[in-house]
Amino acid sequence: MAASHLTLDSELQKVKLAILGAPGVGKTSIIQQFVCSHFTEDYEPTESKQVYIPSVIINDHLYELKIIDSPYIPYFPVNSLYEWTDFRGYELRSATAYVLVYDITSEESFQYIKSLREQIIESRDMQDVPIFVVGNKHDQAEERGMSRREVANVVKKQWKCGYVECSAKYNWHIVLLFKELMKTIDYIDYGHKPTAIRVQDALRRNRCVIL
Ligand SMILES: Nc1nc2c(ncn2[C@@H]2O[C@H](COP(=O)(O)OP(=O)(O)OP(=O)(O)O)[C@@H](O)[C@H]2O)c(=O)[nH]1
Ligand SMILES: [Mg+2]
Repeated sequence: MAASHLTLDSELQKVKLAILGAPGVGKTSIIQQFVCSHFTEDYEPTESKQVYIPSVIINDHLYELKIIDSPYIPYFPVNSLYEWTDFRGYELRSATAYVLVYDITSEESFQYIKSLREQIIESRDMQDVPIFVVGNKHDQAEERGMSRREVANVVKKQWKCGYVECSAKYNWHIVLLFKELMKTIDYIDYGHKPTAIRVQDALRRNRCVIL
């Protein structure tokens, strides 16, 4: 359906997503696969901040995303002074949500997002600010460092964060990851329960028939 035929029940909402992670984990690849269906095997490290501005619709709500592809930051800016003095950390403290990407074949890259997460939650108000963890390079799962269960246990149970594994290379679960993230943000904005929970609620009350 053409976008002009859609009836949207809200104004445009602006959302700033900061994509962070160790060098080479696939941050740029994930964003470019989502925004422009592009992937390259060539590795070009991101030297300066890049911004992508796609629009998405979720639950009939229109969002303009500002996706920040950040160059490597050795630490999260602990206050606005740090944010101003180191251009790499600029704008990161005011993100609507954080996507922390690690490479499932590199335990070191998981340790990096682990400490980054601690720095983020220590240095800003995290009320209604979701953190999503993404394990990229799932196509290389046979070289996996930590088991999926081990990571999911830490991320979902201890950190209470969303967790998605994906492959930017094969465009696998890329849309899913943005969808899950946007569902969470939309829920915070509008208080709608995510669809899966609505269905579960309905099932519990026997009001839903699955054909
Ligand atoms: N096999 C595989 N390779 C990937 C995948 N995603 C990215 N890569 C490769 O990993 C390398 C790094 O990808 P980038 O997207 O540039 O990583 P980055 O996190 O943006 O790196 P920096 O900008 O240096 O922080 C490139 O050679 C990509 O082709 C994936 O899902 N599977
Ligand atoms: Mg990059």
